[in-house]
Amino acid sequence: MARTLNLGILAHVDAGKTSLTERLLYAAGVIDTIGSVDDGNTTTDSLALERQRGITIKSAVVSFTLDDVTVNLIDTPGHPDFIAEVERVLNVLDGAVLVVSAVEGVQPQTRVLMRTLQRLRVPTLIFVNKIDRTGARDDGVLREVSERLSTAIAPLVAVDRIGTRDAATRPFDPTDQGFNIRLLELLAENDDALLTAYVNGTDVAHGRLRRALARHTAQSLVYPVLFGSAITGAGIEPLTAAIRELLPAVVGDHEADVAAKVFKVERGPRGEKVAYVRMHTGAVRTRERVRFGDGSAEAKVTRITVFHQGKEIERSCVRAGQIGKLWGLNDVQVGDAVGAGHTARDEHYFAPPSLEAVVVPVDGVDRGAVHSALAQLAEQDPLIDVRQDDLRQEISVSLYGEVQKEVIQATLADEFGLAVSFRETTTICIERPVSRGWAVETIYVEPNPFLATVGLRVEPAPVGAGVTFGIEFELGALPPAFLKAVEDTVYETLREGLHGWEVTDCRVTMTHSGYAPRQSHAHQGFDKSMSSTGADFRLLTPLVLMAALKEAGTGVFEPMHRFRLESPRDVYGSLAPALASLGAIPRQQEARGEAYVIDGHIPAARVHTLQQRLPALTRGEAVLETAFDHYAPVRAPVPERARIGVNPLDRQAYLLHTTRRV
Ligand SMILES: Nc1nc2c(ncn2[C@@H]2O[C@H](COP(=O)(O)OP(=O)(O)OP(=O)(O)O)[C@@H](O)[C@H]2O)c(=O)[nH]1
Ligand SMILES: [Mg+2]
Repeated sequence: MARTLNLGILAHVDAGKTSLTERLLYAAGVIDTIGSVDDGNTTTDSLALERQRGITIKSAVVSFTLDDVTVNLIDTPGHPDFIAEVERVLNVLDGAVLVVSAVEGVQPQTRVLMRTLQRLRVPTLIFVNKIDRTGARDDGVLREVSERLSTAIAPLVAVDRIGTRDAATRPFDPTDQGFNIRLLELLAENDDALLTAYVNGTDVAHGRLRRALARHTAQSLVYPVLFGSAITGAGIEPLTAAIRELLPAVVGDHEADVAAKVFKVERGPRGEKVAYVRMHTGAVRTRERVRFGDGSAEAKVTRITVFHQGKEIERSCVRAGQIGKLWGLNDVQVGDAVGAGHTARDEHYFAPPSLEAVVVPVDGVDRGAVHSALAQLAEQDPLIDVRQDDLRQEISVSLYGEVQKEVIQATLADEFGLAVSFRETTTICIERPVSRGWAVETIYVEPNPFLATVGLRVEPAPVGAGVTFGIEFELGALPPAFLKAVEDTVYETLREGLHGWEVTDCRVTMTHSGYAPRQSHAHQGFDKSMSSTGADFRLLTPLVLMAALKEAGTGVFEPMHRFRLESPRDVYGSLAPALASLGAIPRQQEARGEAYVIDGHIPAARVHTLQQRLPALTRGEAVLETAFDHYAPVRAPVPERARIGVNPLDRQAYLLHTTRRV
C-alpha cells in the first residue's frame, strides 16, 4: 500500500529550511545539483521576490520518495511577518522537522512554533543545522532545547569537529550501553513495560527501544534530535533515516467519503483559482463535482495535479493521504473543507496581525483597482484584513510587520501594475469586556422596531478564549435559522467594539428569545409583516449586543512583544535609557562573555523604531529577536479606531441604515 508523509519544515528565519529542503531533494535523487538560497536558484524559493531577497515568503510543496513512502515536503517561511503561511499548513501535517541553528540556538520564534506543534500534537524531529559554521555549539544548544522547548528529547547523533567545515555526525552506536540506557530512561516515562525493565535493570534490545521511540515520537511524547549541515550535507543520512523510520506515514482510506482541507490558494497564469488540498479520506477525480466551504458551494474539478519527485504532474485523481492542486473551485477559500464535512469557525494558532497601515495609491492609480487587488491577496491570505473606510475614503491593511508591507507593495507593483505607498504603520489594539452587561429588546414592545425578542448578556472570558456564544433558554424554543442569525451577527458585531477595536475574550449568552411564527391568511401565502424573518434577528442583535457591551464597559489592550537583545557589553549605558524611552520592560539581563543579553517586553508599536535605532546604539553589533507575546492595557489616552460600520449605539443612525420593516 502506498504510504504518504506530509512533512512540514519549520523554523525561525534563516535557520536553513530552504537549504535543508534542497539537500533532502538531492539526497533523494530528485535533483542533480544543489541550488543555493544565496544564488537564488533553489527549488522551493521559486517566486521572483523570494529569489531577490533570499527569504521564503510563501510555503511551497515538493515531493520525493523514501523507500515506499512518498514525502510531500512543505517548506515554510521563518520570518514572523509570514507566520500566517505556517498556520495554514499546520492542519495538514503528519510530521514536522523543526530546524534550530547551531549558532543562534533556540529563538523566540522557535518557541512559538514548538508550542504550537506540541499543542496540535504534530510528531516532530528537531534538526540542529549549521554545525559547520564558526561558533556552532552542540551541548549548549541541546541544553537550550531541553530548557526552552521540551525536556523529552532524544539526541540520536554525536558531532565531531563542530564549528568547522569538516564537522560530521556520528549516529550513536546501537550497542553503546550509555546511549541505550539514556533512551530507556526517557521512554520508560510513558511505557510501563519499559519502566519495569528500567527499574529491574533488565537489558532491552535496541530494536525494541527504536520501535518504542517511533511510537512515542508519533504520539508527540518524545522529540528526537539530530544534528547536521544543509550546506555540507553532514548528518543528512541520519535525518532521512529518522524521517522514514520515526515519523508516522499514513495509508489513507480511499474508499471512504471525501474529506479534505484547503491549505493554500493561488491564482494561475490566467487568474484562475487553484486550491492546494490535503486529502484525508476518499478520492477526488477530474470532472467530478465536489462540495466545499460550509457545504453549500459545489463545483466541478476541471484539473488535478499532484507532486511527484520534485515535479508537478497532471493526474485524473488525488487520493487519501496525498496533497494535490485542484482547478475549478472558483469560490474556494483557504481553510475550507472539501467534501461533506462542514468547516468550523477558523481556529487561529498564532497571534493575529498587530499592525495596520493605510494604503495610499500613488498619483493617478485607481483606488478601486487597489482595493480589488488587495482583496485578491487577502483571499490567498485570510489573515490580511482589508478595511475600506467609506467616510474617509481610505483603504487599510492589517500587517505583521515591515517586511510584509514591502512584500505587499512589491506584489501590487509587479503583479497588478499598481504603485502604492503606505502611511505610517499603527498598532491594532483589541477590546475586552471589563464586567458584565445585559440588554434585551422584546417583540411588540416599543422602541423595538423588529419582529424579534433578543436578550444578550456579555461577560469577560479567560484570556485567549476568544468569543464564545451560548444560550440560556431551551434549545428548540427558537427556530435554528434564527438562532444562527443571532450567533453569526454576534461575531460580526464584535469586530468593532466601543472604541472601534475587535472585542475578544468575551462570553455572549442569549438570555431571551421570541418570534412571531409563520402566519398566512387564506390564499395570501406567507405574510412578511406578521411573521419573523432572519433579517429581524440580524438587525436587532447589534442594537442589543452593543447596549449590553456598553453596560459591561471595555478595556483597550495593545500587543506586546517578547524580545531578546544581545549587544556588546560596553554600549549598555546608552542602550538602557533608549529601551526605557520606547516603553520596553526588561525582565532578565545577564552578561555572557563579551555580550550582554536583555530579555523583556516591548509594545509591538515600538519594535520597528527599536530595530531602526539599534545599529547606531550598538555599532551595528546587536542581535534582536522579537515575537508577539501578549496584550497589555494601553495607557491613556485610549486610542479610538475609525469605524467601518455605523455604531449601533447611535440608534437613529443605525435604523436609518437598516431597512425598517414595521
Ligand atoms: N554554513 C551554513 N550555512 C547555512 C546552512 N544552512 C543554511 N545556511 C545559510 O543560511 C542562510 C539562510 O538559509 P535558508 O535556507 O534561506 O534559510 P531559511 O530557514 O529557509 O530562511 P527563511 O525561509 O527566509 O526563513 C543562507 O545564506 C544559507 O546559505 C548550513 O548548514 N551551514
Ligand atoms: Mg526558506
